[in-house]
Amino acid sequence: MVNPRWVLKLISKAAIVGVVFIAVLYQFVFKSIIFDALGYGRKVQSIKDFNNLQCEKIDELGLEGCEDMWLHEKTGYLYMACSDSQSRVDWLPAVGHLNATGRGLTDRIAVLDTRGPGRLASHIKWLSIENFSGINGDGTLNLHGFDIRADKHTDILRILLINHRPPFDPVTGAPLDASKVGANSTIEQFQTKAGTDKMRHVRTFVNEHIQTPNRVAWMSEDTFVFTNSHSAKVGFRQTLDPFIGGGNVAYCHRNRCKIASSGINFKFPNGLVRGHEGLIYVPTTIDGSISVFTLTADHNLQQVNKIETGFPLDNLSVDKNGDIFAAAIPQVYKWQQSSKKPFDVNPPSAVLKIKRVKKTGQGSGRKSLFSHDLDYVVEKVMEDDGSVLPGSTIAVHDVETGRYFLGGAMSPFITICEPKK
Ligand SMILES: *[C@@H]1O[C@H](CO)[C@@H](O)[C@H](O)[C@H]1NC(C)=O
Ligand SMILES: *[C@@H]1O[C@H](CO)[C@@H](O)[C@H](O)[C@H]1NC(C)=O
Ligand SMILES: *[C@@H]1O[C@H](CO)[C@@H](O)[C@H](O)[C@H]1NC(C)=O
Ligand SMILES: CC(=O)N[C@H]1CO[C@H](CO)[C@@H](O)[C@@H]1O
Repeated sequence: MVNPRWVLKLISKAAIVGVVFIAVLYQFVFKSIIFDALGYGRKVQSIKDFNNLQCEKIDELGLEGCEDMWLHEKTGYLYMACSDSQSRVDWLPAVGHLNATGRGLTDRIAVLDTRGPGRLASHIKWLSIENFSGINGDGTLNLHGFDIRADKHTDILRILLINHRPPFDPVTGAPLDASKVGANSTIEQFQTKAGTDKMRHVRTFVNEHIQTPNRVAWMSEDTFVFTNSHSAKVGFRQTLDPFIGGGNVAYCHRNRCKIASSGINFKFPNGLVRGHEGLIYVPTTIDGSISVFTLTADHNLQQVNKIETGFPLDNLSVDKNGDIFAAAIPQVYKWQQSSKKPFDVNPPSAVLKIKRVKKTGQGSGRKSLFSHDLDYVVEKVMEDDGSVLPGSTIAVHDVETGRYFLGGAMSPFITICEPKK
């Protein structure tokens, strides 16, 4: 996220250098950050304008701070990484909340049987954890993005999740100041079966390239990619990320990881996904675009397309048809207010649908920069000023029922929208 205070700090620093420099900076850097990225002055539609949809807030199940979601197409089980909204104010390393004392001790994966009969509340399960020691044996996780790979032939689900552990001195075991050294983020592999209420820990991935992990995506049974949202865990260079870029995409084969995006300049790469065709879609929060990549034989990203959406973007999801859904933040500055006061401010949200279409004949329209036979159409499927939708960081679509499930990293509730009958 761009912190408005940094903008002001940088403007005041720039003032020393001179007025001309500021004018140039304003034109090329701050203007786009203030209007496009932070969303000051952007007009937000109301959910009432989307009268094909009926949305309901679900705030009774303890589904708080559900930052990320994944739908098991076969069964309709919706997996969610939840926390409690208040703890995210102290501990959400991705946005610089680094007070480890206040970190959530109850982060869990919730499973909602979305196709079961009757009231949803009766269909919620919380996965208990087996064989995971957590921090000094407390069994805790600090959740963020995750991905699940469904086994083709069985109900086995392989979970990869980002775990923002608090840092400890490896020698003395004493807690370290996270605001100085950052979180000790790891990627954890768990295994579960659709319909059960347990998940078993398989392994922890610790690697020098796992720095500021945001979301992870399985590529195959034993390989995955993930985004590092920033250039470093903490520090001055990191505060410059929104302006000059920072962050990367890394590739891991089991415990061996490498940066897969050398030479590519990202600005807050975020909730990436693997599309059904195997391409990797990386949204960036600051400039509102989704970059599309293939993974080369030597595991480097090669860009094949870029989708401009005009909205600051969060996390992506893919539905059964292969359509991609993006949670967008029309007014980031309000999202930032909510990240300090999740129960008082509920920021606007939008959901964009990105449909893949075959490229129409050559020569029609402008020449594409990238050689690939896919093109994309972006459509806004809903937008809300914050009255019904959570400040969504994830939107998941169920093709079978037409429903949308929305969750937010800071939000004290989730929302379910369904087509009006
Ligand atoms: C850190 O979190 C603890 C527990 O929520 C709180 O008491 C303390 O005031 C917080 N410290 C800062 C610097 O915000
Ligand atoms: C859990 O760990 C224990 C001891 O470390 C081991 O004996 C047991 O087989 C493990 N259980 C599973 C389900 O992996
Ligand atoms: C980070 O976590 C790993 C896995 O538990 C541990 O081995 C390592 O010592 C931790 N490092 C810090 C700085 O906390
Ligand atoms: C799971 C995931 O990638 N979460 C990101 C979604 O968007 C929020 C808001 O930008 C980020 O903070 C998360 O890192």
